[in-house]
Amino acid sequence: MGEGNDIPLVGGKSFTAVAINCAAKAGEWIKTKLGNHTSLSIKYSAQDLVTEVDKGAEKMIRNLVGTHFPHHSFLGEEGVEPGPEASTKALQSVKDAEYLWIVDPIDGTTNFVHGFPYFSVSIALAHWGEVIVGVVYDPMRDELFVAEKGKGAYVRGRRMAVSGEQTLRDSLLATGFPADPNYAQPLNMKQLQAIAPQVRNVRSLGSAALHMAYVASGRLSGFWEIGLNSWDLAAGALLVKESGGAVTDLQGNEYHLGVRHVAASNSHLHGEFLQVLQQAEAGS
Ligand code: 2AM
Ligand code: CA
Repeated sequence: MGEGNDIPLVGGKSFTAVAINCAAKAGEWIKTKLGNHTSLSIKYSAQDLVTEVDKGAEKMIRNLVGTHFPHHSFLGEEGVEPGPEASTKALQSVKDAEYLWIVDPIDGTTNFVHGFPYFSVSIALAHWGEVIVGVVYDPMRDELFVAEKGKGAYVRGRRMAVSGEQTLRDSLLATGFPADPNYAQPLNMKQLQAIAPQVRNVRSLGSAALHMAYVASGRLSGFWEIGLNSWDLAAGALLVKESGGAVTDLQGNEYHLGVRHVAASNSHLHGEFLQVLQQAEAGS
């Protein structure tokens, strides 16, 4: 992490230790609030939800990070105006910071609101725009996924590795169904229609960060989604890369913080995966 193998220490805590601590604390609190949230608001669209628990968890994480690293920059979903333009602008304004924390306090808010037990806390730290720490925490299963750049990725303290399927035919994929009815939704349907007959099956659990963690841990062979934000993907992208997988945009360009349309896989079937997605797009 950082230059050489030095673990940067501020106030006695490494970046990764702080990220883990934040995710665990926020996750435990979020879990106690499942079924108990009191305020539900609509953000950008009827599908874009926020509760007081999202806001409270983000505040908790922001305060904890700020205590240890007061000079670091912070980008959290709930601190940004809703919608893709505001997200892109917010990222643009901080992406070149020396240290930037990128946080989604609840990835899978719709699930949280409905009591469907798949959601996560996603925390990444980028150094000059490159993710160096990624933590995704699933409080319902008490599963903590952690990656450090160049040092591998771990779940429950065990090293993770992507799955071994070599072809789409043998793969289990996941996608996220987008909310945007004009562009993303119809394209996602075309892609699904093209992919579904070629794979073992497709899942959609409702948390992009958890889908990425599942690709990293070999539970899914691949995942794609259109129209995500930096906070949905930053931590998960490092998990997948450090587990030996591939993360690109749908054209095959390497993942960077600005990627909104993502394909992640065990890397073996990435070429075939992108080809089917691109063919679906060309035909739409
Ligand atoms: P969220 O729960 O943090 O909003 C599910 O398909 C994924 O898409 C989740 O990671 C979810 O993150 C994200 N998502 C949900 N609604 C969205 C919206 N309106 N725009 C962009 N991303 C959204
Ligand atoms: Ca969220």
